[in-house]
Amino acid sequence: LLDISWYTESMRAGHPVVITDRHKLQEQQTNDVEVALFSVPSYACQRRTTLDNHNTNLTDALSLLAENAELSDEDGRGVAFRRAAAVLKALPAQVTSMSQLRGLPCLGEHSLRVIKDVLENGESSEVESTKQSERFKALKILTGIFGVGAKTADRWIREGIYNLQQLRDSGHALNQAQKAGLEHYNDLNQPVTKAEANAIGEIVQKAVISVLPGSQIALTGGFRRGKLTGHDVDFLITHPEEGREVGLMSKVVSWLESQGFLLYQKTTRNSYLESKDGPARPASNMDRFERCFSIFKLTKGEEQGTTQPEKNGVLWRAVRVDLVVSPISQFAFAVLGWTGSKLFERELRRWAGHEKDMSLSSHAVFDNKQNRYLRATSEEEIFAYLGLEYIPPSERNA
Ligand code: DCT
Ligand code: MG
Repeated sequence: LLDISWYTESMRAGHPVVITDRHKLQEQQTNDVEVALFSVPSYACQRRTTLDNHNTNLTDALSLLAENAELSDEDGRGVAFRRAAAVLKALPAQVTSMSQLRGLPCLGEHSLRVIKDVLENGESSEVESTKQSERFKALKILTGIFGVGAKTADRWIREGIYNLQQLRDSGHALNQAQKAGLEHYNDLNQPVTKAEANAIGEIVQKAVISVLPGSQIALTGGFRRGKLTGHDVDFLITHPEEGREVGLMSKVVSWLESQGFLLYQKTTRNSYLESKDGPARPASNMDRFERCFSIFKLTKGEEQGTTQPEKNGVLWRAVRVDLVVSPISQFAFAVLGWTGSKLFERELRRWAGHEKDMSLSSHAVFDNKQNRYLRATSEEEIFAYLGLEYIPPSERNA
């Protein structure tokens, strides 16, 4: 993990060296200029990444380029930028010079060029020109509509549609999700707070208990990792008796609808029961759980425990909420898979496949060497199967 040649060179030159072993920082104090050499393992799931990011200037730049790549159907480049950003998020201190990056994994030529630009000029010219490009701005605006992905946005841009007004004027037929997305555009592009997530959690809790006593819910996604805001609220629902969760989603959705909590919902039925190829091998990274993509109508003031509307008279806001139902036998895998971050999940699956010859999904882990599924009732057990140190949710913010 250590670039020894650089270390000895620095020592010879009389520079103090700060070395991080996996998680601890060893310091050698001298009066000379301080140069730090960081060392981190290469998979994000081997690292502890808190929300305390010392390199936001660099990670914001790389994340924007990642986003631009993802919106431009360049997933490989997107992942490369995400991996580079994640390495910098895990560093215990701010990077101030390129020499501190020696020996770090996942920093490709392109990412290093961007980092150098930011360190030397305070900003990256590529990031700035991307931000100002009409195409990127249009992609952001159009994919900001719930139900609109990169492909649809790209098609519209090629037709000359760059903003919401042009979309409305175009006369394009929108599907139900997109109609709802356009209608609630401003609300859905405003971050959801932890207080709002908690208020929605109470409503969902009431719904599941009402339709099936004993059911349990778990808050997953970014809020479980300790984030203070998110783009949506993610919940997992289960019941301690295997099989009792069958049919639960439609009852929960009906209850929520009858109470007027849903502005939009679309439920996709689960496919794990009918699959013949086994639960750890879904057709894609998408899992097979029964899932409800919804837009909640949250009364303002509800998150503060009162029903007082805000001063401007707005009585409610729209919030994206995802509900997922899992049988209890798969619950630990579902919680792990739905807690994120997206990169942490991706890296867990890559680690399992490349380093352990196992297939990990949100349903199970399959050991290819033993040719069998491994059962787990906790996230800790799953990390142990994978030969990884347990990383709690608050340190999965890669
Ligand atoms: N997830 C994943 N791979 C994806 C999409 C999602 O592994 N392609 C998992 C990880 C996070 C979880 O699902 C919820 O997804 P999001 O809500 O998109 O992520 P988030 O971390 O909760 O982000 P935000 O705070 O913005 O909602
Ligand atoms: Mg989320």
